[in-house]
Amino acid sequence: MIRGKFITLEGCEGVGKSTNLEFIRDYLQSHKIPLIVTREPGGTPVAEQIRTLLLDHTNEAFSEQAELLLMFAARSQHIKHVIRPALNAGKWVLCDRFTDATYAYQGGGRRMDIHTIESLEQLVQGTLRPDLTLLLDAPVEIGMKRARQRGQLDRFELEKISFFESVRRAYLLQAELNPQRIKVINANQALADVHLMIMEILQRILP
Ligand code: Z5A
Repeated sequence: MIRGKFITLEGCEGVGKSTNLEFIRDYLQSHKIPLIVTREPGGTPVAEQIRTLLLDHTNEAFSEQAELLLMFAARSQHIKHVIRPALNAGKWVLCDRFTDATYAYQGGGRRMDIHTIESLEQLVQGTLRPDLTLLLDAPVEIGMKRARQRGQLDRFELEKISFFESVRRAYLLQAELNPQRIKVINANQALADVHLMIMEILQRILP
């Protein structure tokens, strides 16, 4: 059995991950790729409960360590029950956010030690890394404007603009460090043009 491919979608709030996820799903399915679509934090019943905890802004404030550990606790459940079994069964996995989000939000945004994140990545994932990551990038103001139009904001979306500037910088640094895996897509253009760029990249990895 050939292992499936693991594709992740990343970017700051409101850059269009959910919107483009649907496009990618439809595109891959039209090429008869067996696929599951999932998200982080979340993807299993327990991990979804952790997500609810993490995003609820009415909870007591999280310590930075608790937030980081909960992200990886959810990820561990997700990998064990969803991601690895699917890849081993030859399915492709399309995931809305993964560990690059931890480097961006907890590393960049919360300024947590990168070596700690690397150690947890190693502990929880072993050798598992995405085969391809699409990083949707747009000026923070644009994404936040789009996110605000959507309605109620979660615990992360209530952060200051400087937080999201740091998140964006950390994402772009991840892309610089992993140019083979992470492809940066300008999300500050018409959706049809974003789709064209995504298609061009996906075509290169289709069987
Ligand atoms: N988090 C973390 O801290 N550490 C981690 O390790 C992980 C996550 C895994 C939940 O993520 C939070 O968890 C997240 C980081 C943290 N922080 N927040 N917030 P999430 O993915 O669920 O949350 P999100 O970033 O807010 O994603 P979202 O709400 O799904 O936004 P989006 O998917 O990027 O945007 P969208 O809903 O597709 O688009 C927003 C609007 O813009 C919508 O009306 C679209 O129609 C419109 N749009 C999209 N593209 C365009 C273009 N090109 N032109 C015009 N309009 C557009």
